[in-house]
Amino acid sequence: MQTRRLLGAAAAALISVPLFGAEASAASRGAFIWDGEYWGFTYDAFEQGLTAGGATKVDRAPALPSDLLAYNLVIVVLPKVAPSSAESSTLASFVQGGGALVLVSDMQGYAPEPSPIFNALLPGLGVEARFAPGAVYSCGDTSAIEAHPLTAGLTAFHFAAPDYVVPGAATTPLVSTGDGNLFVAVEKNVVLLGDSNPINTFVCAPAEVNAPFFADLPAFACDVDGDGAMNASCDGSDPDDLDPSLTAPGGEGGSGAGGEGSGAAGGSSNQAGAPPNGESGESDGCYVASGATSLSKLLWLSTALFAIRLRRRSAGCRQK
Ligand SMILES: [Ca+2]
Ligand SMILES: [Ca+2]
Repeated sequence: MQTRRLLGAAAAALISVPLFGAEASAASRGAFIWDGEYWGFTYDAFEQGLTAGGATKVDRAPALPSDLLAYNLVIVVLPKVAPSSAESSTLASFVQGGGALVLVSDMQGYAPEPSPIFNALLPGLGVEARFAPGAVYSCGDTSAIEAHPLTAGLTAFHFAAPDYVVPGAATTPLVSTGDGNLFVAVEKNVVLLGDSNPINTFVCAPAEVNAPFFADLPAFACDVDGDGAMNASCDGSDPDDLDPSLTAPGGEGGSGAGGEGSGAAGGSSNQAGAPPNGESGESDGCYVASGATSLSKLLWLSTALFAIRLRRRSAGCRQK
Protein backbone atom coordinates (compact mmCIF):
# COMPACT_ATOMS: atom_id res chain seq x y z
CA MET A 1 0.00 0.00 0.00
CA GLN A 2 1.83 2.96 -1.29
CA THR A 3 -0.55 5.25 0.55
CA ARG A 4 0.87 4.25 3.92
CA ARG A 5 4.38 4.97 2.79
CA LEU A 6 3.46 8.23 1.14
CA LEU A 7 1.57 9.38 4.19
CA GLY A 8 4.48 8.40 6.38
CA ALA A 9 6.94 10.20 4.16
CA ALA A 10 4.76 13.27 4.19
CA ALA A 11 4.58 13.10 7.96
CA ALA A 12 8.35 12.73 8.19
CA ALA A 13 8.74 15.81 6.03
CA LEU A 14 6.42 17.76 8.27
CA ILE A 15 8.53 16.95 11.29
CA SER A 16 11.24 19.23 9.99
CA VAL A 17 8.76 22.06 10.30
CA PRO A 18 8.67 23.06 13.98
CA LEU A 19 5.00 24.00 13.84
CA PHE A 20 4.08 20.36 13.36
CA GLY A 21 4.89 17.86 16.04
CA ALA A 22 5.81 14.21 15.70
CA GLU A 23 2.27 13.02 16.41
CA ALA A 24 1.43 12.55 12.78
CA SER A 25 3.83 9.70 12.14
CA ALA A 26 3.99 8.39 15.71
CA ALA A 27 0.31 7.59 15.28
CA SER A 28 1.26 4.77 12.93
CA ARG A 29 3.41 2.95 15.47
CA GLY A 30 0.62 1.07 17.18
CA ALA A 31 0.22 -2.68 17.42
CA PHE A 32 -3.05 -4.46 16.76
CA ILE A 33 -3.84 -7.99 17.95
CA TRP A 34 -6.58 -9.62 15.90
CA ASP A 35 -7.73 -12.15 18.44
CA GLY A 36 -9.84 -15.22 17.70
CA GLU A 37 -10.77 -15.19 21.40
CA TYR A 38 -10.24 -18.85 22.15
CA TRP A 39 -11.10 -20.05 25.65
CA GLY A 40 -10.52 -16.72 27.30
CA PHE A 41 -6.87 -16.44 26.40
CA THR A 42 -5.40 -13.07 27.21
CA TYR A 43 -2.09 -11.56 26.26
CA ASP A 44 -1.07 -9.37 29.17
CA ALA A 45 2.68 -9.98 29.22
CA PHE A 46 2.81 -9.85 25.44
CA GLU A 47 0.97 -6.55 25.29
CA GLN A 48 3.24 -5.09 27.97
CA GLY A 49 6.26 -6.29 26.03
CA LEU A 50 5.04 -4.64 22.84
CA THR A 51 4.65 -1.37 24.69
CA ALA A 52 8.08 -1.76 26.24
CA GLY A 53 9.44 -2.30 22.74
CA GLY A 54 8.10 0.99 21.45
CA ALA A 55 4.52 0.38 20.32
CA THR A 56 2.69 3.63 20.94
CA LYS A 57 -0.51 1.72 21.67
CA VAL A 58 -1.66 -1.88 21.72
CA ASP A 59 -5.23 -2.67 20.70
CA ARG A 60 -6.86 -6.08 20.70
CA ALA A 61 -10.20 -7.04 19.21
CA PRO A 62 -11.94 -9.96 17.48
CA ALA A 63 -12.58 -7.85 14.38
CA LEU A 64 -9.99 -6.45 11.99
CA PRO A 65 -10.32 -2.70 11.45
CA SER A 66 -10.74 -1.78 7.80
CA ASP A 67 -8.23 1.00 8.35
CA LEU A 68 -4.83 -0.07 9.72
CA LEU A 69 -3.12 3.29 9.32
CA ALA A 70 -2.64 3.59 13.08
CA TYR A 71 -0.57 0.40 13.15
CA ASN A 72 2.75 -0.76 11.80
CA LEU A 73 2.45 -4.13 13.57
CA VAL A 74 -0.51 -6.50 13.28
CA ILE A 75 -0.64 -9.85 15.09
CA VAL A 76 -3.26 -12.36 13.96
CA VAL A 77 -3.86 -14.94 16.69
CA LEU A 78 -5.71 -18.23 16.19
CA PRO A 79 -8.43 -17.10 13.77
CA LYS A 80 -11.80 -18.72 14.38
CA VAL A 81 -12.90 -18.20 10.81
CA ALA A 82 -10.97 -17.65 7.61
CA PRO A 83 -10.48 -13.98 6.75
CA SER A 84 -13.03 -12.64 4.32
CA SER A 85 -11.84 -11.44 0.94
CA ALA A 86 -12.01 -7.87 2.23
CA GLU A 87 -9.99 -8.78 5.33
CA SER A 88 -7.46 -10.68 3.23
CA SER A 89 -7.09 -7.64 1.01
CA THR A 90 -6.62 -5.41 4.03
CA LEU A 91 -3.84 -7.64 5.33
CA ALA A 92 -2.20 -7.92 1.90
CA SER A 93 -2.24 -4.15 1.49
CA PHE A 94 -0.80 -3.74 4.97
CA VAL A 95 2.07 -6.13 4.16
CA GLN A 96 2.72 -4.61 0.75
CA GLY A 97 2.87 -1.20 2.41
CA GLY A 98 5.64 -2.38 4.72
CA GLY A 99 3.66 -3.21 7.84
CA ALA A 100 4.94 -6.07 9.99
CA LEU A 101 2.51 -8.98 10.23
CA VAL A 102 2.73 -11.82 12.76
CA LEU A 103 0.65 -14.95 12.17
CA VAL A 104 0.17 -17.03 15.31
CA SER A 105 -0.97 -20.61 14.85
CA ASP A 106 -0.91 -23.66 17.12
CA MET A 107 -1.09 -27.43 17.26
CA GLN A 108 -4.27 -29.36 16.51
CA GLY A 109 -7.31 -28.98 18.71
CA TYR A 110 -8.82 -25.77 17.37
CA ALA A 111 -11.87 -25.64 15.15
CA PRO A 112 -11.21 -24.74 12.51
CA GLU A 113 -7.47 -25.32 12.61
CA PRO A 114 -5.60 -22.01 12.23
CA SER A 115 -2.70 -23.35 10.19
CA PRO A 116 -4.73 -24.23 7.07
CA ILE A 117 -6.41 -20.82 7.32
CA PHE A 118 -3.02 -19.14 7.35
CA ASN A 119 -1.67 -21.38 4.59
CA ALA A 120 -4.52 -20.24 2.36
CA LEU A 121 -3.67 -16.63 3.19
CA LEU A 122 0.10 -16.77 2.75
CA PRO A 123 0.30 -16.91 -1.08
CA GLY A 124 -1.65 -13.66 -1.28
CA LEU A 125 0.90 -12.11 1.05
CA GLY A 126 3.75 -13.18 -1.21
CA VAL A 127 5.12 -15.55 1.43
CA GLU A 128 6.53 -18.96 0.53
CA ALA A 129 6.69 -20.43 4.03
CA ARG A 130 3.82 -22.58 5.28
CA PHE A 131 2.66 -24.02 8.56
CA ALA A 132 2.69 -27.80 9.06
CA PRO A 133 1.17 -29.96 11.80
CA GLY A 134 3.17 -30.27 14.98
CA ALA A 135 3.69 -33.66 16.55
CA VAL A 136 5.03 -33.26 20.07
CA TYR A 137 2.81 -32.24 22.94
CA SER A 138 5.04 -30.78 25.58
CA CYS A 139 5.96 -27.55 27.25
CA GLY A 140 9.38 -26.14 27.88
CA ASP A 141 12.22 -23.96 26.69
CA THR A 142 14.42 -24.27 23.65
CA SER A 143 17.82 -22.75 23.05
CA ALA A 144 17.80 -23.45 19.29
CA ILE A 145 17.60 -19.75 18.47
CA GLU A 146 19.11 -18.14 15.38
CA ALA A 147 20.78 -14.76 15.63
CA HIS A 148 18.43 -12.12 14.18
CA PRO A 149 17.05 -8.75 15.28
CA LEU A 150 13.80 -10.56 16.16
CA THR A 151 15.61 -12.81 18.62
CA ALA A 152 17.90 -10.18 20.10
CA GLY A 153 18.17 -10.65 23.85
CA LEU A 154 16.68 -14.14 23.90
CA THR A 155 18.66 -16.78 25.74
CA ALA A 156 15.81 -19.31 25.58
CA PHE A 157 12.33 -19.43 24.10
CA HIS A 158 9.39 -20.82 26.05
CA PHE A 159 6.78 -22.76 24.07
CA ALA A 160 4.18 -25.52 24.29
CA ALA A 161 3.12 -27.94 21.55
CA PRO A 162 3.71 -25.88 18.41
CA ASP A 163 2.77 -26.38 14.81
CA TYR A 164 5.85 -26.25 12.64
CA VAL A 165 6.99 -23.94 9.83
CA VAL A 166 8.10 -25.24 6.44
CA PRO A 167 10.47 -22.57 5.15
CA GLY A 168 10.61 -21.27 1.60
CA ALA A 169 13.76 -20.12 -0.18
CA ALA A 170 13.40 -16.61 1.28
CA THR A 171 12.46 -17.67 4.79
CA THR A 172 14.79 -16.98 7.70
CA PRO A 173 14.55 -19.55 10.52
CA LEU A 174 14.35 -18.06 14.00
CA VAL A 175 13.51 -20.69 16.61
CA SER A 176 13.34 -24.48 16.51
CA THR A 177 12.32 -27.10 19.04
CA GLY A 178 15.04 -29.08 20.76
CA ASP A 179 14.50 -31.91 18.29
CA GLY A 180 15.05 -29.63 15.33
CA ASN A 181 11.56 -28.62 14.20
CA LEU A 182 11.34 -25.00 13.08
CA PHE A 183 8.35 -23.20 14.57
CA VAL A 184 9.26 -19.50 14.42
CA ALA A 185 10.43 -17.92 11.17
CA VAL A 186 10.31 -14.66 9.24
CA GLU A 187 10.00 -13.92 5.55
CA LYS A 188 10.43 -10.26 4.71
CA ASN A 189 7.92 -8.51 6.98
CA VAL A 190 5.80 -11.55 7.84
CA VAL A 191 6.57 -13.55 10.99
CA LEU A 192 5.22 -17.09 11.34
CA LEU A 193 4.81 -18.24 14.95
CA GLY A 194 3.59 -21.82 15.13
CA ASP A 195 2.52 -21.59 18.77
CA SER A 196 0.24 -19.27 20.71
CA ASN A 197 1.43 -20.33 24.17
CA PRO A 198 4.57 -18.17 23.98
CA ILE A 199 2.39 -15.05 23.95
CA ASN A 200 -0.86 -15.88 25.76
CA THR A 201 -1.91 -16.61 29.31
CA PHE A 202 -2.95 -20.21 28.74
CA VAL A 203 -1.12 -23.18 30.24
CA CYS A 204 2.62 -22.85 30.14
CA ALA A 205 2.14 -19.14 29.74
CA PRO A 206 4.93 -16.93 28.46
CA ALA A 207 7.90 -17.09 30.73
CA GLU A 208 10.04 -14.06 31.37
CA VAL A 209 12.55 -15.47 28.92
CA ASN A 210 10.23 -14.56 26.02
CA ALA A 211 10.01 -10.87 26.96
CA PRO A 212 12.87 -9.83 24.63
CA PHE A 213 10.98 -11.29 21.67
CA PHE A 214 7.89 -9.27 22.54
CA ALA A 215 9.94 -6.08 22.66
CA ASP A 216 11.84 -6.96 19.47
CA LEU A 217 8.65 -6.98 17.38
CA PRO A 218 7.96 -3.20 17.40
CA ALA A 219 11.62 -2.56 16.58
CA PHE A 220 11.36 -5.00 13.69
CA ALA A 221 8.28 -3.14 12.43
CA CYS A 222 10.38 0.03 12.31
CA ASP A 223 13.32 -1.57 10.48
CA VAL A 224 12.31 -4.74 8.68
CA ASP A 225 15.56 -5.25 6.76
CA GLY A 226 17.66 -4.60 9.83
CA ASP A 227 19.94 -2.07 8.17
CA GLY A 228 19.51 0.46 10.96
CA ALA A 229 17.48 2.87 8.80
CA MET A 230 13.88 3.26 9.96
CA ASN A 231 10.98 3.09 7.57
CA ALA A 232 8.34 5.78 7.25
CA SER A 233 6.12 4.37 9.98
CA CYS A 234 8.83 5.26 12.48
CA ASP A 235 9.73 8.67 11.10
CA GLY A 236 12.50 7.27 8.91
CA SER A 237 12.92 7.31 5.19
CA ASP A 238 14.37 3.91 4.34
CA PRO A 239 12.96 3.55 0.83
CA ASP A 240 13.71 -0.15 0.51
CA ASP A 241 12.98 -1.50 3.96
CA LEU A 242 11.50 -4.66 2.47
CA ASP A 243 14.39 -5.40 0.13
CA PRO A 244 16.08 -8.47 1.56
CA SER A 245 18.97 -8.15 -0.89
CA LEU A 246 20.27 -5.23 1.14
CA THR A 247 20.56 -7.23 4.32
CA ALA A 248 21.69 -10.81 4.50
CA PRO A 249 19.13 -13.17 5.99
CA GLY A 250 19.73 -13.43 9.67
CA GLY A 251 20.57 -9.77 10.04
CA GLU A 252 23.86 -8.39 11.21
CA GLY A 253 24.56 -11.39 13.41
CA GLY A 254 23.69 -13.89 10.71
CA SER A 255 27.22 -15.13 10.14
CA GLY A 256 27.02 -17.08 13.34
CA ALA A 257 29.35 -15.04 15.50
CA GLY A 258 28.01 -14.01 18.83
CA GLY A 259 24.63 -15.63 18.29
CA GLU A 260 22.36 -16.54 21.13
CA GLY A 261 22.59 -20.28 21.29
CA SER A 262 22.83 -20.55 17.54
CA GLY A 263 22.84 -24.05 16.22
CA ALA A 264 22.99 -25.63 19.63
CA ALA A 265 20.27 -28.22 19.22
CA GLY A 266 18.99 -28.82 15.74
CA GLY A 267 19.14 -25.20 14.69
CA SER A 268 17.89 -24.47 11.23
CA SER A 269 18.34 -27.93 9.80
CA ASN A 270 14.72 -28.61 10.40
CA GLN A 271 12.57 -31.21 8.75
CA ALA A 272 9.31 -29.49 9.47
CA GLY A 273 6.41 -31.87 9.49
CA ALA A 274 8.61 -34.91 9.91
CA PRO A 275 7.82 -37.29 12.73
CA PRO A 276 9.57 -36.32 15.95
CA ASN A 277 12.22 -38.44 17.51
CA GLY A 278 10.05 -39.63 20.30
CA GLU A 279 9.21 -37.28 23.08
CA SER A 280 10.58 -33.80 23.31
CA GLY A 281 13.80 -33.42 25.17
CA GLU A 282 12.68 -29.96 26.15
CA SER A 283 9.94 -30.94 28.52
CA ASP A 284 10.08 -29.28 31.88
CA GLY A 285 7.35 -31.44 33.36
CA CYS A 286 4.60 -28.83 33.04
CA TYR A 287 2.67 -31.45 31.16
CA VAL A 288 3.88 -34.11 28.79
CA ALA A 289 2.17 -36.65 26.61
CA SER A 290 3.37 -39.11 24.05
CA GLY A 291 3.53 -38.07 20.42
CA ALA A 292 0.41 -40.04 19.55
CA THR A 293 -1.92 -37.66 17.76
CA SER A 294 -5.17 -39.02 19.18
CA LEU A 295 -3.91 -38.84 22.74
CA SER A 296 -2.49 -35.40 22.16
CA LYS A 297 -5.78 -34.19 20.83
CA LEU A 298 -7.71 -35.67 23.70
CA LEU A 299 -5.39 -34.10 26.23
CA TRP A 300 -5.49 -30.80 24.42
CA LEU A 301 -9.26 -30.66 24.41
CA SER A 302 -9.57 -31.72 28.01
CA THR A 303 -6.98 -29.15 28.90
CA ALA A 304 -9.04 -26.50 27.18
CA LEU A 305 -12.14 -27.43 29.11
CA PHE A 306 -10.33 -26.87 32.37
CA ALA A 307 -8.32 -23.87 31.25
CA ILE A 308 -8.83 -21.76 34.30
CA ARG A 309 -7.91 -24.50 36.71
CA LEU A 310 -4.83 -25.42 34.73
CA ARG A 311 -3.80 -21.84 34.41
CA ARG A 312 -3.42 -21.78 38.17
CA ARG A 313 -1.49 -24.98 38.08
CA SER A 314 0.85 -23.56 35.49
CA ALA A 315 2.25 -21.07 37.94
CA GLY A 316 5.21 -23.37 38.32
CA CYS A 317 5.81 -23.19 34.57
CA ARG A 318 5.88 -19.45 34.63
CA GLN A 319 8.66 -19.44 37.17
CA LYS A 320 10.97 -21.40 34.94
CA1 LIG B 1 0.76 -24.53 21.64
CA1 LIG C 1 15.59 -0.47 7.29
